[in-house]
Amino acid sequence: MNNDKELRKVTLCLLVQENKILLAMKKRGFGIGKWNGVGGKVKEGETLEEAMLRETSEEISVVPKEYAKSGVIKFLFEGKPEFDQEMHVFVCRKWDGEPKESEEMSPKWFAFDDIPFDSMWEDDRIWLPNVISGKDVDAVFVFDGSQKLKDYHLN
Ligand code: 6U4
Repeated sequence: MNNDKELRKVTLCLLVQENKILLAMKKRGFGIGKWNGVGGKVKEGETLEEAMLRETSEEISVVPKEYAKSGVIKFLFEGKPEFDQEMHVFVCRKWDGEPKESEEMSPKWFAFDDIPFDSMWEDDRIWLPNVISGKDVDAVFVFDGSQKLKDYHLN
């Protein structure tokens, strides 16, 4: 598992309230048709936090107010190095605004015991339960050419 190369940075923001998590259906581009947290690529000159705030506001019209970094996950795609990315995960417990649909994402609340893992990236069922229970994640996931999970390592 080549774990050393400099990867494109992306963010993921998970809104959590009581026993519910906000996921959003990706309507276009990478990960289309999957429920996911909210996020995207970090732009040049932006900090991780600035990117997370911008993406959350662009994609679901919410401004995070109280949030914490919950770790980092590397995704490697065999035969598709242009997809490789390093995802910085934030959990947000207070925000301004009501989650609203955009051209990119359609948000929905899910109870912790009703998370739609079958319609999510395969890695999510491995790390997401830990993160919503307050633990940090530090992991590497390797996908094959058809975006099936092939290997992983939790640090
Ligand atoms: P564009 O379409 O260029 O505006 P942008 O919103 O900047 O896109 P995009 O859609 O490429 O970025 O971001 C990918 C999002 O998907 C990031 O939030 C990270 C997330 N992601 C990628 N692989 C994932 C995986 N295996 N599991 C997961 N989230 C993943 O839970």
